Amino acid sequence: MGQPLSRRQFAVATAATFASIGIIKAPAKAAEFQYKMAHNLPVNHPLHVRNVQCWNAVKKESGGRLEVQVFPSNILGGDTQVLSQLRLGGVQFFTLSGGILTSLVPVAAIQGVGFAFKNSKTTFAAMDGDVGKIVQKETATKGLIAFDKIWENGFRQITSSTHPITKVEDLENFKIRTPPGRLWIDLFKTLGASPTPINLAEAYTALQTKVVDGQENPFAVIETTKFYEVQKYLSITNHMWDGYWLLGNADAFNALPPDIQAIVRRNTTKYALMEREDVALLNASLADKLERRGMKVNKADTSGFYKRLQPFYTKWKGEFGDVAWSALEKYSGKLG
Ligand code: X2X
Repeated sequence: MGQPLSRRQFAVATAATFASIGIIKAPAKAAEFQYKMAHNLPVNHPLHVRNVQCWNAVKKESGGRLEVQVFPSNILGGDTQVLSQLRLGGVQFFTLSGGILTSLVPVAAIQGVGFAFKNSKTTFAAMDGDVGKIVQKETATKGLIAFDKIWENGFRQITSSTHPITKVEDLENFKIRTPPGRLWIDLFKTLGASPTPINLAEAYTALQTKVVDGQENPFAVIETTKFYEVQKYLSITNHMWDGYWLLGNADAFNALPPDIQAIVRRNTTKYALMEREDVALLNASLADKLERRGMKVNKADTSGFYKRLQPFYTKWKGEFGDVAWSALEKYSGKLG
């Protein structure tokens, strides 16, 4: 080794080296609009993958004028916290389950009514149709935009560290984590369980430390969050469907020129549809993989769940009102 280089000599030497191999470029021009997008899922979930692609496309098509940085895994805070940041404008885009958005937009929880949807086709017909429209309209009155084409989370299944759920009696006093949403809590109370609302950001630790014995989520979330490391049983219940509205802060969105707004609308629709396909494939194929990871998978008999939910349907019909409830029943058939 020779004499150490002074800082200036080092800088000159380094610049010369990089210049000679063509690495030094003109510094990138900062985007005119620099926004943040947050969500709660790990980076290997399709919702993250498709958002990154979506916002890259937006950047490209806007000629670099709008740059949106995607923050996964609750990096910016748990869901309830990020919802406040979104309203204040510190975060401009956020995907959030209607079941949690309900704290601000009560009718948004309607997507999660127990056993309402038979399959993905009727679910998306409802959410892209009259049910979704009602939620979007209500969301717009709160300074937020719920963009077209809700993103897929999926039908939810119950996991447990103590015992498999084979029938409704197995839920008696079962300590289960649910997302923070009133309908979730009421659904599981009605089924006899003992639910605790916890943001996804704290759910793994709550399961690991046995604050709760179980949780419920679609296969793709159980896999990507690694809940299988701290849960033994996976019981297929399909007790409710869940999806994520891509929300935007209305002031931030309206500050964009109309051509960029159109680019955002077009791409968020396009990539949401791709994400739906990705998650459908994953949810359909993960039971085997989770078994190989050591989980015991069983199919629950949910006929007793439905019977027990009768007062739940009466109550939530009242909560959502006749207009929203008949919109739902148009797709679900008569409930309760
Ligand atoms: O928090 C959850 O359980 C999750 C990931 O499903 C939602 O975002 C509602």
